[in-house]
Amino acid sequence: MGDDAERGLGCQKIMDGKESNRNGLEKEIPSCCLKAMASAPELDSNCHSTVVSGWFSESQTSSGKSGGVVYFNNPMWPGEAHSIKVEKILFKEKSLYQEVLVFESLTYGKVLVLDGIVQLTEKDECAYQEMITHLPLCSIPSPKTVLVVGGGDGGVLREISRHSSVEHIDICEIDKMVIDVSRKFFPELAVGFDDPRVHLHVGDAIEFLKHAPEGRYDAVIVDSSDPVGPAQELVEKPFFETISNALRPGGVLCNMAESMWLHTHLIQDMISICRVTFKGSVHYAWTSVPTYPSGVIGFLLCSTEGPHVDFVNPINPIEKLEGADKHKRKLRFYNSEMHSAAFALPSFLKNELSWLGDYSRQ
Ligand code: JA2
Repeated sequence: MGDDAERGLGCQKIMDGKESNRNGLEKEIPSCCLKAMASAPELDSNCHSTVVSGWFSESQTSSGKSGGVVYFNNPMWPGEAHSIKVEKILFKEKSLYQEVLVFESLTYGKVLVLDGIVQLTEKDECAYQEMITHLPLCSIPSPKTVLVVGGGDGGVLREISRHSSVEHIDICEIDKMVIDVSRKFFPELAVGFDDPRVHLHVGDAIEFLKHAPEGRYDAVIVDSSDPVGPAQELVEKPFFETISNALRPGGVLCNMAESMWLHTHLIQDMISICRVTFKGSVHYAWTSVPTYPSGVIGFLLCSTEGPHVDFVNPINPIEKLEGADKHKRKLRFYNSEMHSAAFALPSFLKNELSWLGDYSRQ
């Protein structure tokens, strides 16, 4: 996928009409652009309740009153739906927990969808996986033990493995089908599972954390689905308390924390719970992921009482870690400038969080 992803970015420039050579002539058009320009024909294999006329629309499908399927009714983002052109559906099956769908898209590569919600695309997964991993791991010196909650695609594991200081990685993913599907369709992410430091636990993270020794981890990364349905408990106080107990003093949590455009109440709730639970720093950061609702996603970074953690100015910068930039594949999104910039908040969000007092407690 490496070349494809890079071609994808170049492809966008050409399609936007911004890429031309010195003669003003367009460069040779990559095949992915030609496919896009030719407005691909409908395929028989485009048959799924979220795919209408060859377009997948992010939604949670459910049966309407008349028995038909209702689209665009996701309670997390009412009144909007982002659509992605489908080339071919590659996999659709119900696991014990959710419906798992993989399709080849016209412009984002392969896409993984769980219960109608986009979890990753080959083109933009780098932004999410690199930021959710290196924001916490570059904020502490020499991380050694890390727990990943969820993240069954393996992308966060791939990113953790850039840190040679890490000795032990536990991952607790509830749905084995997500892991199997990633191994089959997303080898560039599932490669994360091949690192011998990785210990896979298929099961409920809340149960797993209850049995984790106190102070076991330097960092916990919660790479969960949206908090509707089974992931609801992952934004509630008892879950944050068990994480806090499992972290060493001055250990860090990075939690997927939704969009500032759509979920300010949820972000406020998570920050206020975490300010009580984590006695060190609590910060909100965000980044751009075009295929997530509203095109951005946030992260909540928290540290436990102990050695001070300055999240904004990374103490363990990736540029100083030998081989990190090129381990398995080059970093595509994250660098220390992106790290610090991720904590700058627009004024509307600062205002909406201001009732929490100094939410960005240092
Ligand atoms: N992607 C995942 C995951 C857990 C398992 C497999 C893939 C994510 N968590 C992030 C989802 C963000 C959704 C934003 N609407």
